[in-house]
Amino acid sequence: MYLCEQTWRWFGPNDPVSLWDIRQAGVNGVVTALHHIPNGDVWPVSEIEKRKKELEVAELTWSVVESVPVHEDIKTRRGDFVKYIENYKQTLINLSHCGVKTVTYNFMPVLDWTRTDLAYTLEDGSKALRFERDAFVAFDLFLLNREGAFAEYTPAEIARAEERFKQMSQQERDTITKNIIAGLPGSEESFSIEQFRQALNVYSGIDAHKLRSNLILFLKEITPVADKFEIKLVIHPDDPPYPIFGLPRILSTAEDFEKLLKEVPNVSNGLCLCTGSFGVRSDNDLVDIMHRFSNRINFVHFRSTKRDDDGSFYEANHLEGDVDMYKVMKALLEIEQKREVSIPLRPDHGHQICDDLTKKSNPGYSCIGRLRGIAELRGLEMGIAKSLFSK
Ligand code: CS2
Ligand code: MN
Repeated sequence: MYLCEQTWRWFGPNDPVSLWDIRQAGVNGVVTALHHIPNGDVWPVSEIEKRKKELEVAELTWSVVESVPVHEDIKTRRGDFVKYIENYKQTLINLSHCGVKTVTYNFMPVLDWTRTDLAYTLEDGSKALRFERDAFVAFDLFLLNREGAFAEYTPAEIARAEERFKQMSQQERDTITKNIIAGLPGSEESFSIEQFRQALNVYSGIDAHKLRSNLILFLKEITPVADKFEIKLVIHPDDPPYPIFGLPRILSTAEDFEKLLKEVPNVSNGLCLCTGSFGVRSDNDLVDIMHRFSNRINFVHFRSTKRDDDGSFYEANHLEGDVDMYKVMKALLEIEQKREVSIPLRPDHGHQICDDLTKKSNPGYSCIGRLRGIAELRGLEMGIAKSLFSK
């Protein structure tokens, strides 16, 4: 019987969650990255080995890289993109030499994942991450003052955002600005308002079609190397899965990934199925995505979100919200039996609960909240697997 490889994201030696915490969560595989290496530089073998040794102290192994970040020059195909693609290939080769063979990346312009509220209090007193549409639009229109932004919203949205903006204290305005542009955990970029405006301007001539073709050109260069060195590349979907700040989005639906596969059928071209990101769109059928790309899913992030009618959502408990975790887990287990592999799974974010509420942790990456998540997922998995597949 094939079960998932349970993993946990660790941000390196500065992560307030220790490697022993991870061991005690009942996990053996770690998902990590060399965040100290500047975006675009080659990851040297010595540094990769050093990280592996750090993990070994707690008898943990480096299962998945999340992420080798893709430099903005590669996404825009400007500036030093040729050099950065060569560096990317070398990093993949170095990782392969060290036996680290699953590599996550994303192709979201400028920002990685985006939330407006990092401490949204739920009824039971726990805190969750939230994307509130009105607050987001208020930021875009009245704090960022982005050129052309008014034309992208309906009069009703503008009116709601205006009202929302009026209610915000200065402190709330500062916090939302920081939440959106100062970089959430894992994103390698952080901006001031002025730098952010400039970064957006770089995309003025780049629509979704152009961005997609830049991704395809990038993949056509790196997948032959990945194939040869047995690296599994897994692209992480857009979060949230629709355009924001007028920027193009190209990995928000199953069709988006289908387009990549059509152009780049190489075996290394895979998907990180993040149920939290895809699940924000009600037109994404997660079970269908799971089966449709069964041979391409080489890493999964399990997380649930609860949508409002207006495009807002908050991160729900792992077994609640809009994601039917039972069905998704069942589909994943079926794929694993068919392919005869264990696919790495991690709880993608958790709430702040119990002692998390008084401790400092990276937003979304609390210890006890994620422990609750992985424990629930592990129980769900065992229940399904034993009832369906044990002989
Ligand atoms: C992660 C992303 O925390 C998260 O939501 O899923 O930061 C993810 O690591 C990147 O987008 C993958 O490149
Ligand atoms: Mn994710």
